[in-house]
Order: sequence, then structure tokens, then C-alpha cells
Amino acid sequence: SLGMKPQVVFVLGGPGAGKGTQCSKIVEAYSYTHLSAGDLLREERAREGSVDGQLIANYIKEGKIVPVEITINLLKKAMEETMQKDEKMFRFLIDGFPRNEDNLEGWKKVMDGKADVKFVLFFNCKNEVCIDRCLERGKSSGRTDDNRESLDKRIQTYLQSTQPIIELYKKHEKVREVDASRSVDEVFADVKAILDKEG
Ligand code: UP5
Ligand code: MG
Repeated sequence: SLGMKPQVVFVLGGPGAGKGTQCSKIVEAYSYTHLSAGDLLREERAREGSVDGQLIANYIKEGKIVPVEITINLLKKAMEETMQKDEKMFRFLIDGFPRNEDNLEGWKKVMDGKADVKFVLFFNCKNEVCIDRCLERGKSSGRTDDNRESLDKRIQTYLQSTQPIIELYKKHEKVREVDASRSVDEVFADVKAILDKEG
């Protein structure tokens, strides 16, 4: 069969806003596949024989955004693998991407016409709450960027590079915003309302 064109929801928000947590809950209740760009990059960093491993490690620790050629290849491959396994899995939550102009250009270059971006699910969370959550997680996460120094850089990158992307989608009325400073269940209640409405 021709299969379905991938239907994509971009999931954005600051570091620790709860993107991953909410995506896990969405996957339990709806027919979506969760692809975290950050998780894919961390996997690639750890993969034996990866030529990009060291570069990825440096970028993540510095809270900088990895060149899109690397990220888009990982995302595209993960989407293709998912749809090859089960052609009914054509709905994707792409978590933590696109984070800047370069990401958006790379997406368009590779995916225009190949996937539909339905909307952006935006987890709006105060910076202080984001930082506290990541520092708390840092006690056990083993993530190289869950420390004060990296977090300051991650927040800076978010404000400088990612917020303008969210603003761009807002102009096109493509942003569905949730107040993410509340409890996991309160946030998810709003997420459900959005997804039930969007279909
Ligand atoms: N938590 C979650 N929700 C909560 C709530 N409502 N109340 C209380 N606590 C809550 O949650 C973070 C922590 O908070 C957890 O301990 C959770 O239990 C708790 P999580 O769901 O993990 O939040 P999330 O938004 O996913 O945070 P994450 O740290 O993953 O966000 P980032 O955007 O910073 O990280 P990501 O993995 O996306 O990217 C990491 C790095 O990879 C980037 O800095 C960048 O260097 C690189 N990257 C790229 O270069 N390009 C990309 O496209 C993507 C990443
Ligand atoms: Mg995450």
C-alpha cells in the first residue's frame, strides 16, 4: 500500500518543562509514537562507531544545538523504522525539535511534502521551575547537562533560539499552549483536551 503520510506534532518547551513526561502519558492513551530528539542524540552519542559521538557530547554539555544534518537523519530513520514495523503508526510526537532556525530549515529541506506538521504542543514553564526540576533529576539522571553550569546555558539557548521558533508558529496559529508549571496530572488534563479536540 501507499501508506499514510506521517502526521507530526512538535513538542516544545524549556529544559525540564515536562515534554518527555507528558509524551509518555500521551503514548499510553493515544496512537502516537514518541520520538525525543534529545534521546536519539544521546543514543547516537553512546553508539559504538558513531562518527558524531564526540561532537554530540560536546554540544549537549554546552547546551548548544547540534547541527541539523545529524538530528534530522536520526529523526527520519526513526520515523521510517516505526512505519515499516506498523503502517498504522503514522502519528508522531517529535519532542524537543525544532529548537532553532537551522533545525527548521533542515526539517523543511528533508521533510517538506513527506510529513504534515499538525501543530506545536508548547509546554510553557517558568525558567526557575525548569531549573529546579532538572537539578532535582540531576541527583540520579546521570545526564551530563543536569548541572547548574549546563542548565544556565540550556536556558539561554532556549530563550535565544527556541522561543523565536515558537513565536513563528504562533503567528501561523499553530501553537497549542499548556501551563506546564502545575502537577503532571493537571498538565495532562489540558493535553488531553487539546488532543481530543485536534483528533
Ligand atoms: N517533572 C516533569 N513534569 C513535572 C511536573 N508537572 N511537576 C513536577 N515535576 C515534573 O521532566 C524533567 C524532570 O521534571 C523530571 O525529573 C520529571 O520527573 C519532572 P521531563 O519530562 O524529562 O522534561 P523535558 O521537558 O523532557 O526535559 P529535558 O531535560 O528532556 O528537556 P531538554 O529540552 O533540555 O532536553 P532534550 O533531551 O530535549 O535536549 C538535550 C540537549 O540535546 C539539548 O540541550 C541540545 O544540546 C541537544 N539537542 C539538540 O541539539 N537538538 C535537538 O533537536 C534536541 C536536543
Ligand atoms: Mg526530554
